[in-house]
Amino acid sequence: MAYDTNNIFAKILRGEIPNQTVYEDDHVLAFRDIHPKAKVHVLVIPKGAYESYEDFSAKASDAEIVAFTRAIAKVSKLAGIGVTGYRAIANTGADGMQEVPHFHIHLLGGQRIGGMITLPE
Ligand code: DGP
Repeated sequence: MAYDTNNIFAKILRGEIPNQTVYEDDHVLAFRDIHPKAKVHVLVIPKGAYESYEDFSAKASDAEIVAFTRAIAKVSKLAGIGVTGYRAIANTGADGMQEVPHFHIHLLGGQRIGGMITLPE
């Protein structure tokens, strides 16, 4: 499937939609989730056009993967959850219930996050 250049995160990356930036470098942008599911809820995205974790893992350059991985700890510190902890979630594809087709990792913290998952009936 081709990357949808009109997805909401592509628009954020082009500056067409505002965001509350937590961190930015050449390869990565991190910003607050618009519908926070925890006291701290930050999204970390690559600047490259990758639709999912699957796509990013398979196709991103080594430099992009290193920058993205290194950014997680920078973002967690900046968001104040590096020491207390957080959950990192990458919803991927249909079964992963991914809504926005641009790879992102959710960092959720600032409180106890609760059990791992609840499967639907
Ligand atoms: P997912 O289900 O993993 O694809 O999560 C998408 C997340 O994106 C969801 O938690 C809400 C967030 N989101 C959707 N639209 C916007 C937006 O315009 N701005 C921001 N900051 N977050 C958004």
